[in-house]
Amino acid sequence: MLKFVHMADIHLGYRQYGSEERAIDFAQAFLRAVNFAVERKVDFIIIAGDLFHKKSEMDPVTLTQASKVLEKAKKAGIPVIAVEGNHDSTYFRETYSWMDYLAGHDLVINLKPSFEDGIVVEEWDGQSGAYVDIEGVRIYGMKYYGSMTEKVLDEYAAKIKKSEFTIFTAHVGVEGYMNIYGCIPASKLHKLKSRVDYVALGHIHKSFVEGDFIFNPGSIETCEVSEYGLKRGIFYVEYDGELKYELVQFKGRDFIILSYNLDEGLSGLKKLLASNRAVKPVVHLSLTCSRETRKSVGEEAVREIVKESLDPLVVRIQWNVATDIFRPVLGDRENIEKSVIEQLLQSYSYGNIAEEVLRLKSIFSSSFDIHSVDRFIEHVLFESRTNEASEELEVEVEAEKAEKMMMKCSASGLTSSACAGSGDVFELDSKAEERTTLQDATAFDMQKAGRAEKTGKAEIDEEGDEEIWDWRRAYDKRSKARKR
Ligand SMILES: [Mn+2]
Repeated sequence: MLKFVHMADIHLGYRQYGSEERAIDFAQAFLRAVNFAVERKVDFIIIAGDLFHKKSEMDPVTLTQASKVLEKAKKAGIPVIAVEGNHDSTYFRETYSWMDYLAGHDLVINLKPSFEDGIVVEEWDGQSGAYVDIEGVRIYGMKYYGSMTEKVLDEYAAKIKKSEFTIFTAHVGVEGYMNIYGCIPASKLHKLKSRVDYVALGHIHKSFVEGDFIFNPGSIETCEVSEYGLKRGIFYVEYDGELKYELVQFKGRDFIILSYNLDEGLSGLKKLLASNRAVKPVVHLSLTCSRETRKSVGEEAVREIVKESLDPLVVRIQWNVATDIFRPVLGDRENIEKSVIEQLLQSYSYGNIAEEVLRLKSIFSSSFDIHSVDRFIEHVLFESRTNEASEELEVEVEAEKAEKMMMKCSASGLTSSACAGSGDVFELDSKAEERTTLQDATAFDMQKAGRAEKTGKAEIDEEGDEEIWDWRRAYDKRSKARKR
């Protein structure tokens, strides 16, 4: 019987909200997913893109997280088949990607077609190729091609041949599930039905299945607050003449998302917060109030209350301050502006950051003139790199910059030496780890004890048994390096 696991959108290295802990959460989720595959003794694992969060930039901690987890699969004799997502790849520009780097270290099989007077779909030769045969199963892979997706897919489809069991994996969205860039009509994929048994997708951060044929598992940790609560996980698939599948969902970081009318007083807010229970959650609090209330209640006071009630990892507060008689007019203006900003930001695949921009505007426009607010926001979005509110966008902008730099480097032959350099860092890392094992074990035990004492729940004990020391160590190290 054929068994495999299909996952996507891992986003390793995402320091969400500027939090190192969140980056650890993403690695932890990846470890959990691969451990599951190892326990089930699957024949192979598919990663349908966005293993990493940043395109070209890489740091040693993130690379270690990827390598360590992939090594677990390798040790268990489970091949990992991957394609590059929009966060991993450099579109059409064929530079050496971090997925290629992992393939070069025998940790993944990175499938993508090549192009010479049209598309070339060749077998994986240990270094490159578009398909691979594993125990009678043929797996074709296609990386993210953005606006070129439909064109590339049409050409690719013509080269696909039916095997005993055939999988087509790609980092592409299907229209109608989420309003993001890089989606195509489902009909384009349904056309593959006569030659393909399983379409393994990634890109859209929520799970869906179309006709027991097209499968998308969604992200394995919460990349954006809007994803929290969506059905997401990894697919565990069995085939024995008949296809059986299951979406396996893991509990990731808790998010608490609340709205409150602050005109009703701080004690009511306290009550509302106390009615929620979670372990070190990310808290998103949306507060509505009059201008008078906003003036009399400082954000610090609200933060204090949240901290006391929930012991949160991150607190994000959104203020919706009533603007009295101008409201209907501003409401229209807001909607128009929002759609303009959304369209603008869509090209970064972060359309919904428009909410954040408008929130900023509403906060500042109460005390500054509207044009200076516009200029400020423009500056924050497209020039400044330090503002927390533009963090998600910043990642994209930085990635674009880094990509351009990579292009320059590869043109002057610098890329390979830069990559070799990173490899050395990793080597050093693994040696350092051997030396600090004892220390780490102690730190881990202490941490475990601390957690158990705090909550005393079976649910938490389960989490305590996971090997998280690896990421803690990496985290501690990075903190030191950053202080300098
Ligand atoms: Mn993604």
